[in-house]
Amino acid sequence: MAVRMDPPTTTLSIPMQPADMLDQITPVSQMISLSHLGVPQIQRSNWRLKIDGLVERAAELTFDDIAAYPKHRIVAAHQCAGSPLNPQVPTQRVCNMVWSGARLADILADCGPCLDARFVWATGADHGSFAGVDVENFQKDLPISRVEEDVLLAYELNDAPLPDFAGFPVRLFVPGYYGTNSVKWLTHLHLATDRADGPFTSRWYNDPMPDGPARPVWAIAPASCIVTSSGQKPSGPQEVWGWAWGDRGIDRVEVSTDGGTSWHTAVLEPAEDRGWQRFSLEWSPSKGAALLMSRAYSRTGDVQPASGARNAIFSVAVTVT
Ligand SMILES: Nc1nc2c(c(=O)[nH]1)N[C@H]1C(S)=C(S)[C@@H](COP(=O)(O)O)O[C@H]1N2
Ligand SMILES: [Mo]
Repeated sequence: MAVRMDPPTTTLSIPMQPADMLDQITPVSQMISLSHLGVPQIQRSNWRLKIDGLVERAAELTFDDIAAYPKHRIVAAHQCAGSPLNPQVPTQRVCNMVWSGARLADILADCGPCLDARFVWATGADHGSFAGVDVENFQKDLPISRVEEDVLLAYELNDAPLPDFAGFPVRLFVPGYYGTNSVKWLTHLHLATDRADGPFTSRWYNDPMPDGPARPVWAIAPASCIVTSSGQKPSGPQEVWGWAWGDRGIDRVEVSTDGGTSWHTAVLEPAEDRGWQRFSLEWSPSKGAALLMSRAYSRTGDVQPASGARNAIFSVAVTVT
């Protein structure tokens, strides 16, 4: 049964620029949101989740079935990978929220996944067209090896029921992966040996690699942004601060106050769960213009590049008076 779409077109909301990202936990009213095909209108009582493919026991679960599993609560950054039509453009579409729901691992365990299942395909109720391509339903996939970590079937955001636009009544949430993988209005999980072949897993959201096959847009590359904004403070000692995030956390952040000529190691606070991490640097500026930059390193040593990637370095021009 096709679900009614209202609105039936792409919706995008980016209420905050980095200078507005003052809160550790982003209020729901300030979160980023992207729905490629519009927003399907779903009633909790009618909603069902089908689980099939390479499982010993296929299932069809109601909302109450999901809610009966132990509830897990995770603080995690939530970042949009940017437009799939311009995948290398950095966007700073990011927020940090509290996600609660059932662990996908607990639910799959009850379905008896087969050993040859390598991917979980996740399908939403939304349908329509995007960039001139007809889409039966929004569909993504993820490696089944990831499920055990902390993938959720989330039904609460910041400790309240999911808002309509964010996937009511149940969405997938993959902590550490770009937002696009966290399928909203989830209705179907399918276990398979291969990746899903819909437009959002094959045509879009794959980064070409210089040598070898394209890489799916899954794990969040190390990223950071400076919250300190322009021209607010007179000269004198002050703090340059911001947020850093990436899959499996950030190891180190460096800050430059001279447009990238010299870099200083910032103080980096530990993450709560998979949330973004605050960094700060004491700075004694002289009067005049300065260009502030930050760059985050992953635990495996990857660092934000200067340009040409969605996690390229973000900079803020300030004038100290
Ligand atoms: N069903 C469905 N899920 C979806 C999308 C979508 O268009 N349809 N957009 C994805 C993208 S690109 C992002 S960034 C996040 C946004 O989630 P939010 O609107 O809750 O912030 O949802 C993801 N899940
Ligand atoms: Mo996105």
